[in-house]
Amino acid sequence: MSLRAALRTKRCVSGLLSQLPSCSSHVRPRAPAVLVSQQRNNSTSPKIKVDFDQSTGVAIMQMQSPPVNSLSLDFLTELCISVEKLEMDKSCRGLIITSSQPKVFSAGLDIMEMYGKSPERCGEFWKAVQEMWLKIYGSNMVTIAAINGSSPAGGCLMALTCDYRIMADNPRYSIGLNETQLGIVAPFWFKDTMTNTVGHRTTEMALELGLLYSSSEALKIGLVDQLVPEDQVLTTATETMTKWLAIPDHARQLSKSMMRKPTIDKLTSNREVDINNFVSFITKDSIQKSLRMYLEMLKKRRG
Ligand code: CO8
Repeated sequence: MSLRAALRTKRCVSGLLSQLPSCSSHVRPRAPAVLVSQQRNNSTSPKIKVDFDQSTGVAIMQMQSPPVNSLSLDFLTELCISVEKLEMDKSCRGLIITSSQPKVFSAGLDIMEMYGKSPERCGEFWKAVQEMWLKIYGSNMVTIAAINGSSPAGGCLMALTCDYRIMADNPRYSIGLNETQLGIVAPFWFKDTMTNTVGHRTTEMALELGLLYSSSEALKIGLVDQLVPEDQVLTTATETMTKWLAIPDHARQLSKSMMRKPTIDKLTSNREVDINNFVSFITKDSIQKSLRMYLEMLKKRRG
């Protein structure tokens, strides 16, 4: 079964689960037995590696898609399946997301998914981006981003969807929503996620100028919560997770839902419109030209 077909199957499971009490009712849906037995094993897939420690209830998800963990449709599909499996396992209470690639957490959306593609394919891709955000931002688990490298645009969004962000203290690493530098515009739910984290004025300037912040600047504006030496990012994430997990799940989950639900509802009630907006924007000749120039710039910078 292809990954995308697999995700469609999982979406059916989600559809069934959505008829059960939601997280706000304190009850976490139980996974069907077959899924539970699958998730008892640590899973390794080409782009995402999950190590789930039953004794602590914490899963570490490593993004391992060279060279820069760019978020392609296949990558997002794998990631969503992995998160959903963990979400459905009652014994998994915490998720740490990190990168196995040197120097890069994630380069954001795979630009090749937005360049020269059919409207249908762009729509499918955007739906997967939405899915990733909905799954992590609305997760019942404690989610911590262990940012061990640069994290522009969609990579920053992924980190922002987590409950807490720990970044490597390295001035060469940057993070931010730099979309305008590519000639594209961050959609409202990227903007909302950043506003919820760093406030309106900082987000306004960051988005208009497409700012990428060094790790220390990111700490200063609250885009990340903590800086630690590079070799301590994962251990600090694990220690922080223990503190978060000491809070009773139901109280923490309800508080999280209270803070995030209005933002989540805004997208869930506008998903189709948002997909259509993305497709008509990204397939414009002028936007395609901007993306081509940006890709050329990336190649030149390397050369
Ligand atoms: N997508 C596809 N390929 C990429 C991407 C990407 N996002 N980023 C880098 N690559 C490619 C490079 O072109 C290069 O390819 P090649 O080996 O063929 O030359 C390879 O990955 C390695 O890249 P670098 O040599 O640049 O690697 P470094 O380790 O030096 O730097 C960085 C890593 C810092 C991540 C750097 O690659 C970088 O800055 N990349 C661009 C990041 C970026 O601007 N991403 C924005 C993507 S758009 C997005 O996420 C949100 C869009 C919202 C859309 C809204 C529309 C309505």
